[in-house]
Amino acid sequence: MINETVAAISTPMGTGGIGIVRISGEKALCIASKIFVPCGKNTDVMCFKSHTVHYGIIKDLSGKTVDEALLTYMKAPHSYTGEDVVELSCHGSITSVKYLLRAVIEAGARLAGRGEFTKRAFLNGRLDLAQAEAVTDIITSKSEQALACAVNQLEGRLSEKINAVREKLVEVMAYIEAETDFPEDDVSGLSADEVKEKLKASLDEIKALLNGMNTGKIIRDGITTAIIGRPNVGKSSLLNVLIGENRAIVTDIPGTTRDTVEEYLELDGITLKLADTAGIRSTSDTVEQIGVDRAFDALEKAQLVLFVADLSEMPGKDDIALLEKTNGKTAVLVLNKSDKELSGAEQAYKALAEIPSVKISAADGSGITELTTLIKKLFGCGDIESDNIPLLYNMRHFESLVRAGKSTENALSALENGFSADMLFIDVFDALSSLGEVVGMNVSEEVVDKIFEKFCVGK
Ligand SMILES: Nc1nc2c(ncn2[C@@H]2O[C@H](COP(=O)(O)OP(=O)(O)OP(=O)(O)O)[C@@H](O)[C@H]2O)c(=O)[nH]1
Ligand SMILES: [Mg+2]
Repeated sequence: MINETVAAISTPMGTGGIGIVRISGEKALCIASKIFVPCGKNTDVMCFKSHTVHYGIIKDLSGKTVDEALLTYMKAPHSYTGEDVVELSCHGSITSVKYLLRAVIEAGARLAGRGEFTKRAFLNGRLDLAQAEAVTDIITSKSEQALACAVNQLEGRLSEKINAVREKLVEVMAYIEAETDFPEDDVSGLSADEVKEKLKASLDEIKALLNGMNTGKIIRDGITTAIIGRPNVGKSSLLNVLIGENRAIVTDIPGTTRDTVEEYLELDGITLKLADTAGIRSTSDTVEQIGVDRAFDALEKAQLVLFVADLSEMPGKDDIALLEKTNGKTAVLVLNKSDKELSGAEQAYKALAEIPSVKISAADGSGITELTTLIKKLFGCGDIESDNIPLLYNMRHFESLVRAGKSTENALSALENGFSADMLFIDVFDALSSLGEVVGMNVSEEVVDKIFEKFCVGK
């Protein structure tokens, strides 16, 4: 299908200053020439030079004016997709961009699928698979650090590391083949000790990459955080004060929050995916019960639980039961309403659980800085220097690297146990294939399709 010329709207579906329709493929310029009437001296679109911009009018095939536009032409292979690309920028109303796209389709382009431009860039060798995946991570990044992670990957930092390990393993493979075919001669130029060193170094590099995964994933996806507690303790007030706006409804009526309310919060480099939940209690109200079920669901999925308690009251049996459910989770006891604290309440709550606690008042904002500092400390990734950002954050890459690590480990232990070179073949071969998967070597079409399905149309 790569010989078809495709087109899509590449700007968001909303009102903006400009909207862009991108066309990619052999016939990009030819299609544009059917609908673009240049206003400059150069009136022959087919003679436009690569990497030039032209002002003109878009007319559909019936001759009706669609809009004014700027045409940017990038000839293959020096374009995003590696193919001929034309970008038409018109006024950014949904209607004019859609009308422009329709004119382009009528002139002979096919509507592009999700991520088809980036997929073409991959298939044409402009980007490897890890780099292509970084494109969608850049688009969806929610913090500066997440953006930095994705940009690193697009620039090929992860691929460079992977390829460097692959090179070492290829040398090991050459040794294995030489030893197997010509056991008497020193054809590969490597000694068994040098091979061992290469395997060890490969394994160390794989392990170093794997070690960064946790932090990398937190940076990219944020920490799934559930705000949990009895009704009326101030969970929604806490969400609002953390994000700095009145997002969730707050009233003095217990059972105010029904559905889970989600918001992202960036805390100096780490992102919290915050969920305010319904206050947990037994209820005969069907709607409230669904909210309570969702709260339990959020609690189960959470990587961080903010357990909110009300300092103006002594803990009740509901608090005790609920606190037990945070066992095994990273949790913080958030002692709210410190502005009307009941004497002895703090000690009573603290005695219930051995989790770190912070005293706050969502009403006057006191203690919020201490709370965010504690969260950053718990996850130990608030102050990562930009040149120290982990390279690994993608589950697909992680799984491939785990397999590569295991195979390399097996090869190393076979060598250390005195097995002959040919016994290492399968493990080294597997390690090479697993590493290759990260950058897109030997991956099935199905895997590639799955990856690009996650993209938006127009990218
Ligand atoms: N004095 C004081 N009142 C607070 C504080 N935080 C919340 N409140 C009040 O407590 C009441 C309940 O607050 P919410 O934030 O709605 O409590 P919630 O835990 O979300 O309640 P549900 O959604 O019903 O589970 C409201 O009247 C708030 O104004 C605080 O720090 N101090
Ligand atoms: Mg609430």
